[in-house]
Amino acid sequence: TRQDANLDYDVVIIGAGFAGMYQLHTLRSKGFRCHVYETGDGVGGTWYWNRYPGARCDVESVYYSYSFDKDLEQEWTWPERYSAQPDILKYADHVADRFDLRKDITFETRVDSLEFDQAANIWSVHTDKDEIVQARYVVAAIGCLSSSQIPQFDGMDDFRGKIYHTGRWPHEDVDLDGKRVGVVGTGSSAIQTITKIAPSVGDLTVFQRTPNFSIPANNRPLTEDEIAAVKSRYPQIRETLRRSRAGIVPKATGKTVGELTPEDARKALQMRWEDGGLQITAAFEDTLVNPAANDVVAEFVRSQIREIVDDPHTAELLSPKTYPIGTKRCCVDTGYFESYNRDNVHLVDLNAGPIERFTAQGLRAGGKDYEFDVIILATGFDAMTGPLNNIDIRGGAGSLKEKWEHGPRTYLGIMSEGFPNLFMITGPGSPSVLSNMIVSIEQHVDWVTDTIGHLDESGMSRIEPVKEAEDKWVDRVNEAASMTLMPQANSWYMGANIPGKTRIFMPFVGGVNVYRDICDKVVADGYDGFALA
Ligand code: NA7
Repeated sequence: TRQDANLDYDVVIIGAGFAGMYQLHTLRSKGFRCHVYETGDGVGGTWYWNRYPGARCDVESVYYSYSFDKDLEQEWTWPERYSAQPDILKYADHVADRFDLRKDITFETRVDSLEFDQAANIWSVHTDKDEIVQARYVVAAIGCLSSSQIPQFDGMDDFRGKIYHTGRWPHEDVDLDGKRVGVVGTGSSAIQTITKIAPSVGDLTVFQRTPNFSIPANNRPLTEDEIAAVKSRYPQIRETLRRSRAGIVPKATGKTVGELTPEDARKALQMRWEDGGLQITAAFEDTLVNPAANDVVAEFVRSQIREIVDDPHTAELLSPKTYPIGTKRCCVDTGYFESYNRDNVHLVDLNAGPIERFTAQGLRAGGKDYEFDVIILATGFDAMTGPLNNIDIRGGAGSLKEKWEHGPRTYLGIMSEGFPNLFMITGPGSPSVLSNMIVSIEQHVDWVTDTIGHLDESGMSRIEPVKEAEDKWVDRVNEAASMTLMPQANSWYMGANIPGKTRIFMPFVGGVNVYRDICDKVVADGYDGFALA
């Protein structure tokens, strides 16, 4: 490894979530001098911040875990099929200890801006502690869902109770027992929160703008036999994940809806509904491309909602009808729809009248006043581009935020032209959020580590995408999306949840397997589409 003694570091990594931790580990193992800056006071990223009640991963834990170290894989035992946030955070802490990562992480420090010296090929990294360090490379491992979206309702300051955003949940215990609680939103975070707190709060009012499809998790403790079976086959399982579309072991029929009788199609869905989790949209090959096939799946889920929810009017309100299933991220729950059969849980349809303002006692929606002790904003994130745009990134000619004003432009979701030596882990244009994040993270991190290693070995010090290659990739990401139903929903994939954000489908829908092959081929072809110097 070439080291420039005048510089503080070879590589600065931003973020100590699952991406940043693994990036630090791999680069350090190869002898690079690295340092991580992390806003929180601990590792874990998403699992550090999202401490709201009921927070849980909806990818199975034996898949949602690192594969890079065989001993780690064998010694760690997941308690549940879908582990809860505290267990995932424990795992992140364990990894940080086991690989002695903390010594190279500065906590409670946010990177405010990055500035590239085009002549020297050096990034200056400015932190909110007024520190400036210089490095040859920067890796933004800042997550796709880390910039909370807090809608600005009139009168928010007037409210005398407490307001919490799920993605910025306080670290101290929040006592909601017996309280009057309002929840704004019905996405994944809301669905988990509502289900968890409904039995213990006094009164719970849910403000819904768009209902979501949610599938039971069928969560349960893993048995010793199950754990042993997974551990004995981990190498094969990991290879299956890497070669799969979404980084999970697929349970697909391999058929289109039309190839099955209606009865067999229904059975296939029933089986996946009972087995639990996100598999239901992968049951048929054409769910996400053929509206008629999609409606078979959507109508199946709606029929389940009608069966679970006692009050027919509430069941109708909870049944998504305005977008195809799977085009907004499906949710995974443990008794969500059942919550509405409780006397203390109320659903307010914001389509009948939006939230007008917050008041001293609560909020006013559709001309009606509601009183609360606590209002929970489960209103989501400025996804994918938000975290990058929160940093003032200057490549020399201009800022990344300016360049991305009309939507993100990247090559492979890894780099952006005009910003040499700046890598993004699971950036816009990569499959990331459409996959098991850890599978995508490991692939991206390995690619970045190999690339920096290659540059050093070749005596080079700079890499940047070629504009034509980037333009072609942006087109390819758009074309791939346009061949599916995905752009039809007002989803955070489309940037549609943020007022004023450009509407463009951000992740690459082609699949992690296809994407991995593309990245490998780019390297095999001598970093095709990149300019190296
Ligand atoms: P989501 O999925 O973006 O959900 C946010 C929810 O908040 C959604 O129901 C929104 O309704 C609602 N929302 C947002 N702004 C408002 C306003 N101003 N008024 C009323 N309702 C509002 O975020 P989550 O945190 O639940 O999940 C994010 C991802 O994390 C999830 O997809 C998984 O991948 C894990 P809308 O649908 O926009 O009408």
